[in-house]
Amino acid sequence: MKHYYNPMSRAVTTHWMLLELGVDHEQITLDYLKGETATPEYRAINPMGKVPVLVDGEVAVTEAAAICSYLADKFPEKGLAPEPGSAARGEYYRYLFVPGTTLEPMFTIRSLGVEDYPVQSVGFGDMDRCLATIEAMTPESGWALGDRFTTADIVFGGFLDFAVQFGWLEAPSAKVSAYVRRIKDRPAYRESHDPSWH
Ligand SMILES: N[C@@H](CCC(=O)N[C@@H](CS)C(=O)NCC(=O)O)C(=O)O
Repeated sequence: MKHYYNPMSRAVTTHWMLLELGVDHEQITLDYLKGETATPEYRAINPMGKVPVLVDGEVAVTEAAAICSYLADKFPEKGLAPEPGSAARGEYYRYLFVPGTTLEPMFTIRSLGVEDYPVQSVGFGDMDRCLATIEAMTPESGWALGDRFTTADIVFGGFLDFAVQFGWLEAPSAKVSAYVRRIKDRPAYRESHDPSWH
């Protein structure tokens, strides 16, 4: 498997996932600031010209959450995803989809200073509802799905870590801060993230 990566990008999340799984991969670092993701060859792999991308044989998987989900299912023996069709799997999907489809767009438009928009039409609603969702989905103890650490924690917990790091989440609650702390204590997190994040 080839993992197209940059250490200062969302690809740290997929790198973390690969390390949690302990699977061999070829790491290909691309410097997007130098145009290395803008080449015709790379755009043929990912028309978005972004990292991360995972190429596994014939398939190119883009989008950090999709890559993590794909890897969790490819290595079921590692136990990082609940059984397909189980109730836990339904909950798991929420954790995989909410960050990218709902929370990140809300934080992005807030950081761009956009205030006037049709709250009930846009998928992310408003900041109060997003913050209430974060609070409700953050576990009091342990991990998103209970005692067992899963890919839900890499995608959702990893997103909360970014949100705190970049100041999107200005006043994280004690519960969110403690969860992010648990995330950051994982050896694979520490190996995949710049030491200044620890
Ligand atoms: N929705 C994508 C976003 C990926 C993304 O925005 N990557 C940035 C770095 S964090 C990038 O590759 N930027 C280079 C560019 O846009 O040219 C994902 O979750 O994987």
